[in-house]
Amino acid sequence: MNRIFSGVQPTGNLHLGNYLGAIRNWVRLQNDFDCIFCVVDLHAITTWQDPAALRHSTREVAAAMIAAGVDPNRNIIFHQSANPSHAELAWVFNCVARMGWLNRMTQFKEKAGKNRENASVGLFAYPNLMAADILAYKATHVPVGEDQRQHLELTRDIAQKFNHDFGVEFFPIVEPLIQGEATRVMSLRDGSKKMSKSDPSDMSRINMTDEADAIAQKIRRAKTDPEALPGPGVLEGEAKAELEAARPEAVNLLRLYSSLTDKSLADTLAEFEGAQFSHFKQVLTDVAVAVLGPIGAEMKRLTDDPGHVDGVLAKGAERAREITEPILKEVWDIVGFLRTRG
Ligand code: AQP
Repeated sequence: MNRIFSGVQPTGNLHLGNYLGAIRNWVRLQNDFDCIFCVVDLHAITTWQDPAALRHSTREVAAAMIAAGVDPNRNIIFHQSANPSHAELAWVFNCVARMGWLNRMTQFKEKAGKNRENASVGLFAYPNLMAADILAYKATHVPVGEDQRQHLELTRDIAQKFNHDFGVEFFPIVEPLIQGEATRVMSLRDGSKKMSKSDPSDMSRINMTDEADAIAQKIRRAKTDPEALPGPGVLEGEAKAELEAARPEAVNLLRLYSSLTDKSLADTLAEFEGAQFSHFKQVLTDVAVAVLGPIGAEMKRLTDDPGHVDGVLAKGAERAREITEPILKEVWDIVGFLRTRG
């Protein structure tokens, strides 16, 4: 069976973008793939994390996966730092990847911003660790949002260079799985920015643990425009690109509704053609509350019982190590390290 690896950083405030762009897809993929889902705490510390908050978020991300319907018995759910193979293979990849490749990564430029000289080395080398996450399991597919596409290309380049340098056919060339209408959920305050855990404005995102009142308030206050909603005709020809450029916030809310209800954008536009935002926002609120309400409640129940979540993570880590240790041993042989550690 084909194998999937995917991860979420425990950097706080899991939001609707993480749910629709990642976690919900995982629930669907677990039927067709051998799945490994990881709380990527090593990635999280590439930017400063308060240690207590990191511990809390690690459990919360695991709880979100379970609450959303990822079955920890059928799949592996664990946290990255519990399997040393990730960091070990990442070091090998630090020596395979080229500076020029990493210099081209747009996410580093965005995250480091003007303060590039002061960014951590870990933030720069982040894509090498991501390649190790995937290839330590010889995963064949990675479900990624549009924003991670470039990093996945780098994973393919690293696998190819490793295979070529050592004259082996060892690492697979992984394929992206990009799904659904809401692969990129945008901020509720600015349709040009993606919804993000680290956005300082809580009004910019709907958190997975938000209660109904908070969801309603955030959608009510979401930026829109005074015009009525367009019909499905806007999806034809160049009109779609024009609409996205002129009314990005409106398009974002329409896409959110489509994704939450599993309808196509065309069907959503047909349903709301000519409607005012006040009406549409009310319907969107009802749908968002119906989807997120039960998940948020279950997340809270699970995080109130950290012993249970830690038990799931410990069991997952053991199964993760069982897969990666033999693969890492082969890597050591290929690279030329002595096998004296057993
Ligand atoms: N806005 C989004 N729309 C769709 N998918 C999204 N993802 C994140 N934001 C959106 C997807 O969620 C998964 C986990 O992401 P991550 O936690 O590894 O980090 P990120 O992509 O950097 O997410 P954030 O929320 O923006 O976190 P911070 O603020 O900490 O950087 C990925 O599959 C991602 O595509």
